[in-house]
Amino acid sequence: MSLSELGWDKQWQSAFKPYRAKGWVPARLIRESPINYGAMIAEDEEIDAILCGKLWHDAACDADLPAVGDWVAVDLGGENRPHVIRALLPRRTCFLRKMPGNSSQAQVIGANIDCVAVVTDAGTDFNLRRMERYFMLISRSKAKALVLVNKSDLYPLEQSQQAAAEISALWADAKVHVTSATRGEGLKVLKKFLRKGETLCIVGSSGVGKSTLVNQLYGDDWQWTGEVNETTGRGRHTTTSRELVLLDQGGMLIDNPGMREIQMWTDEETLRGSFADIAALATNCKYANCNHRMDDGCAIRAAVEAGELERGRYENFLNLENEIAALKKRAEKRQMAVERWAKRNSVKARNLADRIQLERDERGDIS
Ligand SMILES: Nc1nc2c(ncn2[C@@H]2O[C@H](COP(=O)(O)OP(=O)(O)OP(=O)(O)O)[C@@H](O)[C@H]2O)c(=O)[nH]1
Ligand SMILES: [Mg+2]
Ligand SMILES: [Zn+2]
Repeated sequence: MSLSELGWDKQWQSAFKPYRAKGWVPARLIRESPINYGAMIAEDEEIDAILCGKLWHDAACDADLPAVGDWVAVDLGGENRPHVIRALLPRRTCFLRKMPGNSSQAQVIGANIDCVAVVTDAGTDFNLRRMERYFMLISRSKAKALVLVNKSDLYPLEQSQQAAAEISALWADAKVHVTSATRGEGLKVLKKFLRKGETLCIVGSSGVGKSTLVNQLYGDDWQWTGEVNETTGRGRHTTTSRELVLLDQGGMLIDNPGMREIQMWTDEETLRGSFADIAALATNCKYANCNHRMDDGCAIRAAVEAGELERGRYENFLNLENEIAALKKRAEKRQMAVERWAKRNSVKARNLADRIQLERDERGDIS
């Protein structure tokens, strides 16, 4: 693989010049987590990278921070030194949406994307008012617009076609197509939006078939969809974080979580709720502050060793707990950065700090 397959071209190359001189390398971000980023560099290599403090401090809001799809300059680390993101290249396009709730903060859904595909259906998800809002966001992003009226196998063809016609009537710039992701029907149109180096960002409500579409285009199952998820036992798998995938036939896709899921994994209460058996065992641990890992007299570990609690479930619980702790740390770090920044620019910063607190309250997590 070469960088050009990731969308790298002459224009990016010239924007990158000053960073090349510093010995940094270009990378495209394919994943975000609370603590770091996944990035692709040349030669098909995937790395984990952290953000340098300066980018943290200089960002006035979340949307200024690197996001999936961004091109960045990475200072490659070594044995005991992490790879560090030193600079963010100016975005050509950026699909933003407002954070849920009353917050006025923007959230990056995909950077440097060529096209946004909104997935919907002709039944329960069909909503022209919501589609208008999507169109507003897409037109601001500078990316092209595509709408897929999916699950056509579930409805009479005329119903899907009628829905497509009504959506088309809203905005002439949008290309609208009828598809069935499970049957692989109508997906050929996507080829036009997935030429080498091009990125398609897939959005839409939860359950409309975004991941199923990605899986169809990816070939084999890249991500769980639909069926029961064995680890969490939840009824259906939902995409929990944004991710950019490269297709063998060229082009890239960004799969997104549906609206409902964005909040789920940040919430400690939900974790305890869905692992009620483990939470109950924890009350029998010897120490109240037991970390359920190496501590003496841990009732949870004892249950695993006695074969009463499935190891996979236990490990998943610990992983999720880690994620939440990392997120909390990140929020604290951000708070610190904001406070430092506040000394320089008190009014703006106060607004920002308020907004961050508001978002936290909305998510019901942390602090
Ligand atoms: N009948 C039918 N079912 C579909 C189609 N596309 C997806 N589904 C089903 O709809 C359910 C949800 O699909 P997903 O692909 O996980 O939906 P998603 O949009 O990724 O959902 P989130 O990740 O929660 O945002 C699964 O059971 C799929 O099998 C389709 O074209 N026809
Ligand atoms: Mg999904
Ligand atoms: Zn314990």
